[in-house]
Amino acid sequence: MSSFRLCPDSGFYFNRDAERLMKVNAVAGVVALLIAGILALGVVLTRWQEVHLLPADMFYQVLTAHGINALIFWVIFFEMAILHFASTTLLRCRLATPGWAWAGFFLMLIGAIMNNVAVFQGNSSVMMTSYVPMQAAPHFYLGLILFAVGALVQVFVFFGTLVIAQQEKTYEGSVPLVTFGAIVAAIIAVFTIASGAIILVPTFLWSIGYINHIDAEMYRVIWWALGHSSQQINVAAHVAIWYLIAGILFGARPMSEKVSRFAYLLYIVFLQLASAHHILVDPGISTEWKIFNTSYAMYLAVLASMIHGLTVPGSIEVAQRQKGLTGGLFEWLRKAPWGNPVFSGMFISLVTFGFLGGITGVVMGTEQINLIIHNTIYVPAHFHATVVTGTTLAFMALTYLLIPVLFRRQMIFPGLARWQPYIFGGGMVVLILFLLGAGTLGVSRRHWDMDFTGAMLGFEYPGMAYTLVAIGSIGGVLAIVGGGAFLLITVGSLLFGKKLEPSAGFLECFTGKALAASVYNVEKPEKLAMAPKLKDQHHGAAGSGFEAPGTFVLALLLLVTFVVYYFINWKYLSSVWPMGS
Ligand code: HEM
Ligand SMILES: [Cu+2]
Repeated sequence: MSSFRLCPDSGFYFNRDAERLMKVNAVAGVVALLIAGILALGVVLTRWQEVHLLPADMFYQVLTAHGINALIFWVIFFEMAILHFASTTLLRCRLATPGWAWAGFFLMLIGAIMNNVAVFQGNSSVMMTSYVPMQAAPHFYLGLILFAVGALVQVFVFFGTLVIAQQEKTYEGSVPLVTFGAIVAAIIAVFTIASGAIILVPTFLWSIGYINHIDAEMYRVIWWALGHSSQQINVAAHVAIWYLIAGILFGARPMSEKVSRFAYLLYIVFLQLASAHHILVDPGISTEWKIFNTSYAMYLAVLASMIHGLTVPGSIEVAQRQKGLTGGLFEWLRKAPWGNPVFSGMFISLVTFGFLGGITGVVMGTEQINLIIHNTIYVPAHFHATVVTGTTLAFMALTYLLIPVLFRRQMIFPGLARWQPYIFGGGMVVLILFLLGAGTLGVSRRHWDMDFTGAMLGFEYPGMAYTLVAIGSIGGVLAIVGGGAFLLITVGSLLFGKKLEPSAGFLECFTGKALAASVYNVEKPEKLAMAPKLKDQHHGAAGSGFEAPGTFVLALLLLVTFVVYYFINWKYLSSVWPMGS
């Protein structure tokens, strides 16, 4: 029976079972993003002190649901779709055990719903991190556990698919780089989920009264093995998408496959250790351990992201130059398809992740200067640069690509789609920059009332802090508008976009109705051939010095920005602690 179709636009082979799973996982993720986005409005409009929309208890409830729906449910559902894509589509292989994959998906779905129900019932406003001794309702933890088990099942189906691809020899040589990135993400996912089980299962038992004590320090250490490594999954996944999009849009090839793969491996080896940056002020943990992890191990993982951040635009530059866009340093970039949201989303993701997420991440991860901003609103500002403009925007860019390729629909509102990455990314950048500023002035994160009304010990922030939070919040509202535009375009296109193939419908994929045979007419895809060797193997041999001078200049700019900002923070530290003269 034919179970593959060949996408006429992209040349991708889609396997019928895998395709359905990609669709349901992606759609479930988008629904979680919708919920998170609506809640984000409550969060920013409350933090904006002049508006101060929600009462305190509701603010913490909404913030808990915002964090979990966005960072856990949206991102991980979408990553499951990416895993199925990176295995079955990129390797032209059938899906191992579709039944198990569906079981995993439903476990995740039940878990996500259960957790949301717990939060909205009102006794589980414990924030995404659910630090003990705060206690949530038992089904809060149970929901997360089911979600994690479901994700683990789908990850194992991914590994199973890799084995089948290898046994059935669906590809030549080694797996493509994008699949390699997905494998790295999946390996980290196993570690992450194991850590999650180690800490959340006892916490669940504690919530139903079977265990009477969970050590708060231990909880934080193990929770961050989950919380931090899962960010590494996100990075590995969105970097894979950068490579994928660069390859599809420009025919770009990584400047060195070996170096890129090596950089991926650094993630596995080192970034788990950097979990330490979250517990830098926990008194129960030794200073040596903190310094080793944050001041040594962290840089090796940062190095990995810098390699990817350099090689992706570098490979685009090389590809563009080969097409004749050789003028000056930046003609290749100026003449890139800025009106195509697949490109603009991906490129904004890359730049904001590097400049905003990367630089602030190193500052936060440095034991000494971390103390200036620890637990301030600087922290969410930093990670909105990594998981929102970085990961989420990359996923959005990929979605624009998948609407025609996977869902076989024409995009509605293409004019709006052109602008969407700029509205979303631009609004978010305003939010990030201004909240970074507010955090440097000491404004707390997860804090309902900047005025400390009625507090026994009053405290007054400088007036500037209020202004910064207000402007940041306006940026946040703009980003929510941009996020709404994304949802409108994608969901609208799936429901109402012109069908590109008469039988390839969105709703059909849920009822299990077989798509017409005319679509699935490939029994066994052609074997994936090894990519031909790059023409020019001698880097810089042409005498020009650099293959990618524009990218080199961008990298220097990043370095200079970093050094200046890093220096400012150290200088500032000396005035916060009156050590300077
Ligand atoms: C478009 C809209 C968004 C806006 C305006 C927004 C705004 C905010 C703000 C202001 C906070 C900090 C509140 C505080 O600490 O007092 C926050 C927290 C958070 N946001 Fe967002 N956000 C958005 C989207 C996202 C997305 C897409 C993700 C994840 C992929 C995300 C993940 C989180 C997480 C994990 C927290 C921390 C919750 C906690 O402290 O437990 N946000 N958001
Ligand atoms: Cu971290």
